[in-house]
Amino acid sequence: MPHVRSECAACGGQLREFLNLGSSPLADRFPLKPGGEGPAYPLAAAYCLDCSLAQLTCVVDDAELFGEDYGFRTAGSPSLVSYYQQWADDALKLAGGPVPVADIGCNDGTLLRHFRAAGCPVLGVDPSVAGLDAVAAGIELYPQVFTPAVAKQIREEQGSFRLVTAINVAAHVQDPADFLRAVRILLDDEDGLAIIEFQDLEYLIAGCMFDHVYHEHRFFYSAATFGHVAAVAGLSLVQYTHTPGQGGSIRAVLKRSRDVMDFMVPVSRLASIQGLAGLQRRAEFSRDVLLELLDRPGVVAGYGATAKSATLLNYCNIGPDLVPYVEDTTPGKIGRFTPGTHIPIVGPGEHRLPDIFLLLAWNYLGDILRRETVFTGLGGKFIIPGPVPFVI
Ligand code: JHZ
Ligand code: ZN
Repeated sequence: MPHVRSECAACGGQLREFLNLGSSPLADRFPLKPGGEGPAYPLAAAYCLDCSLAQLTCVVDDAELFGEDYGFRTAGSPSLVSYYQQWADDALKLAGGPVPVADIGCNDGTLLRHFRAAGCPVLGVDPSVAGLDAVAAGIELYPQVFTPAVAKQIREEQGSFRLVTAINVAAHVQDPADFLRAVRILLDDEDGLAIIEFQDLEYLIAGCMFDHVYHEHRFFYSAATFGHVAAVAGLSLVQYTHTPGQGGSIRAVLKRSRDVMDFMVPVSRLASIQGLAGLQRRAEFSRDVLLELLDRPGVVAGYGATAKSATLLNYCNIGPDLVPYVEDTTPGKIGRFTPGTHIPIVGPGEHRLPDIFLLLAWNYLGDILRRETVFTGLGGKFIIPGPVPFVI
């Protein structure tokens, strides 16, 4: 059963709620039959008045979140496979060539396959069923939640690593400082680099990307709050860059710290209690505009049964009456239903083209427009959900 956080997970400080989206079922569980997704749980986020860390207040256990029905596979998105290729190339430039890599939250091993192809010895850690796809690809896997105890075990059995990577994992952990302590344990004492990418809270606020809020995302970091947790865990943030991942992410490069932090993180411009205060109203406004846009003649289909779409569709109460089907490229999602809203998920091209697509994978807008020229050439339109829904 989920538990409700009454104090900050990082410092024990007082929490103030800034966003309440009602309740929603788990976002990455796509039932075979409507109703098979399990219960809906409260979905609300709060901000720590002491250390500023933004976090979910209803915490679902790892075993339930990442259980047998966990539906996300990195390789399911063509755009993500190429993003990870570039990511691996960039990481190896920083590391100075092929080095041993451990990827935390490796999912189906997409990133590690790129590293392996570049000549790196690789190892994955992932507690979800998606890790079995990595094993099938011949990748050595620790199928556990990554904790300091697991990191010690890996270091004893495998030695230290020159490169530790984690993409979109820091948001999913139980305890951010413990997660980064575990990363520190794996890192080579002298030359070890950790490269960790996470969605940037400042972009979430600016772009009103409230659909990033779902139960897997227990923490929402800015560069400042992430740098702070890293310092607590004995890591220095030596560099960070903004990336387009998930609509705006931060790619942080960390090393084991000596005594002082090598790098001062600027204070967030938007990720403050004042910045967050308007999000609730903006989400409500966005929902109302989206529902007005959907109230039109013609067939509207969903594009991408993303995890994010569970929040958007449930919060806006959009079901098969408004959106009769959603297309998705992930084989394991096809033939299933969206959680809570029970819209059938179909493979690309399985249905006649709709008049308009509701772009649920809006973070790949550029790629999708470049690919869907047949649809747009025939006059097909897209509804883009944010920051205020619009049609192109
Ligand atoms: P994408 C995932 O969220 C899951 P999601 C996870 N919970 C997480 O934290 C974030 O990533 C960071 C489909 N798609 O990458 C394939 C198309 O159908 O935005 C996938 O089902 N056609 C771990 O799910 C889904 O979108 C396309 O052209 O919100 C992936 O969506 C493309 C590009 C994607 O992540
Ligand atoms: Zn705190």
